[in-house]
Amino acid sequence: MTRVMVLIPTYNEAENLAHMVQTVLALPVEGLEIMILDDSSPDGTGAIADALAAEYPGRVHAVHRPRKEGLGRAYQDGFARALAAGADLIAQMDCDFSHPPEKLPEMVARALEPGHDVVVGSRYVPGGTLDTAWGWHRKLLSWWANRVYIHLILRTRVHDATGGYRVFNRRVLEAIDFHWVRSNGYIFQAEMAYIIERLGFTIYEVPIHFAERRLGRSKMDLRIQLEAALRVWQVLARHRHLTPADRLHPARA
Ligand SMILES: Nc1nc2c(ncn2[C@@H]2O[C@H](COP(=O)(O)OP(=O)(O)O)[C@@H](O)[C@H]2O)c(=O)[nH]1
Ligand SMILES: [Mg+2]
Repeated sequence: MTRVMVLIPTYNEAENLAHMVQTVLALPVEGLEIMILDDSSPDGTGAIADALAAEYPGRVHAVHRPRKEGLGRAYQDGFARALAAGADLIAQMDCDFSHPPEKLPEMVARALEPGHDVVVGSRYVPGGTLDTAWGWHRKLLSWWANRVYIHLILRTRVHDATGGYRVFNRRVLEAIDFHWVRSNGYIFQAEMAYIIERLGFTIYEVPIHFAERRLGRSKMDLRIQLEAALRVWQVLARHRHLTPADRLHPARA
């Protein structure tokens, strides 16, 4: 049986976590487990994670990280743990319902098809949509960042390079040295996508509707956006020389 580990990073998601976990567990995906990666949220999310792990032994795992280090570090930790636990597919999704859980079965099925190394839940392929609550300026900024700016600098084929809803075959994560990945937050997703494409892996995109979070707070602001824009150039400089010959081999790793 295929084992699917769904990584859910959390920081102050006490209002969302239990509903999220129950929704994902109810999906028709065989061999699904959840790993919550909580960065010692001050709102008590960690205790909720422990209660869920106790309620669903073997299906829900709670990882407590000592301090808030950002999404990228939490995912790197989760990737290593999921590989060590023997997962065949590793999924990542936000805890705020922006990534529609009901799309996960289709993404998992696509990831198991030959020739699909990674599957991305995409806002920028036909059928993909953004929350109508986003103002036109936010939509334009996101579209421009993904479809123009990052696309032109990194020359990525993926249409949604900053999207955080993904399913990886384990061979992809085994081929990446996590020390290569230096960025955090929004650019972490773009850096991963760029490395994946440089190493010659394929990304298949499934359209999603991206909904704005209803409960809790987003951490996006102008400073984060400007910093992210500059960091795209660092990503280019760091990885432009990578080729498929640079893939790590599991035996060596
Ligand atoms: N472990 C961990 N999770 C985080 C951190 N920052 C954000 N998250 C989680 O990452 C996901 C996306 O964060 P969110 O605030 O919704 O970002 P936005 O939608 O881009 O504004 C959510 O599940 C957050 O709880 C962090 O520093 N550590
Ligand atoms: Mg969000």
